[in-house]
Amino acid sequence: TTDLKASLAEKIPAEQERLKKLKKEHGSKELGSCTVEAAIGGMRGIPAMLWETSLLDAEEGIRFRGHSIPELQEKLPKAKEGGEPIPEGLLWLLMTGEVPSSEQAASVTEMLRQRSKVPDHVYRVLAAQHPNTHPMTQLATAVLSLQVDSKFAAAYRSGMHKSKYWDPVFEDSMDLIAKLPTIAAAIYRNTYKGGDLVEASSSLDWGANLAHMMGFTDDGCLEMMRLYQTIHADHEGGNVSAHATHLVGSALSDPYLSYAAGMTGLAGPLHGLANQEVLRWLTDVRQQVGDDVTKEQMREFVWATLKSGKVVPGFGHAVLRKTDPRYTCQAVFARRHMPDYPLYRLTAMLYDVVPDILKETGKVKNPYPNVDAHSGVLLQYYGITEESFYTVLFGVSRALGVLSQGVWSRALGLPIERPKSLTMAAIEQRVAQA
Ligand code: FAM
Repeated sequence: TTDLKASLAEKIPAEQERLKKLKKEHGSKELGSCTVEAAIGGMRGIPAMLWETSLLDAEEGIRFRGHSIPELQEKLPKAKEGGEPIPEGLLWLLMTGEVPSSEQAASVTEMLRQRSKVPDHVYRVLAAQHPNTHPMTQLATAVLSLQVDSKFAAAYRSGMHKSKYWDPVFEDSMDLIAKLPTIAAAIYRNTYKGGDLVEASSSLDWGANLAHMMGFTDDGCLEMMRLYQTIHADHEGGNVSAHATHLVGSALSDPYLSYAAGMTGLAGPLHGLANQEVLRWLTDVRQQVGDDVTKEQMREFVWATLKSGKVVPGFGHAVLRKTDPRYTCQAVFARRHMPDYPLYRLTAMLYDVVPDILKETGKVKNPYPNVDAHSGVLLQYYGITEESFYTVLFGVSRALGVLSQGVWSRALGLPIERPKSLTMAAIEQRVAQA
């Protein structure tokens, strides 16, 4: 079938049975423990959450429904021979667990195109914002202004049976994913280009249309955006944007409310905003030492950043302990499309210099680059130079993962999340007895 919803509906009963069996036969078994260090150190590594769409291995990086990024670049349908995967193909995979055919991916492109019209009041809400409002704040505001149309909220109010919740959650998720490129492009054009909007192209796919509506038509830029939207889509469930979306959705807040929560988390400098911070940091380097910086000068600059108590943006990760494959695939794209670009060469030099310095601090658990160390370079090359917009592009992509999982969380009947908190006094009491 080329009907995503029908293909998804077919898979739900077996997965519901699988979860029931897991709970019945193994419900009381331990997955891992929670130490004092974990409870006060950000719950690092605590296996306490179900997330189906992707799994992150510390050594290997992300697998989307079991497939690595290189495997997806090979297997997923592309817009052009030898090109990058189109994100719609990844959406089919995340939703159904199956790699789609070109026809199935194309059916998602058309289904999203039918749902892409953004209501006028959203443009009015965006126009009413203070001109200095950060693009990520504008994105969350625009998404919340769409919530009035939530089919799940209406179905819940009308007393829908809980076994059917996944259906209006799917509808809201598709409606929202369909509108995000148009909303993001409107934010870009309003914030940086005096507000003259660019119409969607009826012949472009979802990811390419995002670049097109921002005003970028270079074929290389369209290909870069397809790759960008594919690799940022999901990164298992514990990162702040995924976890926030999952937690808020568990209270049966609809996809608009839960995704907006995820986006306010993604706006954090230690999470999605890092791609903006990387470019600001690189611009600093270039201003201070020029493009033909030597490795020695670069090392001094990195140490200065650390000594001023700041982090080196784009490096490190809470789970990964190796170079992020999302960094590697961008470096391969850059070698292919922009081998002599100064910013690319600067980023490549950082890769040579920064890890040894972070290792030398003795405290950084992952000294290698993550996805954000490279993404701004690709965007700058094609003329998308406004780094304060970068996290919006990350957020559009992340919707594919967190909203797909949101449909499955409701289909599997996952309950409201409510971990136990403790006071220091309560912890002191517990450890005194241990
Ligand atoms: N530069 C300087 N110090 C760093 C560092 C970096 N890139 N990464 C980690 N550290 C420090 C960290 O601040 C902590 O220091 P203190 O004990 O003084 O607080 C110490 O090393 C141990 O931290 P960790 O266990 O290695 O990392 P965490 O799991 O606490 O944090 C990150 C993970 C991603 C928040 C951290 O690596 C970081 O701040 N990186 C820079 C910001 C960044 O690139 N974020 C984007 C991450 C990306 F995956 C995404 O979400 N888009």
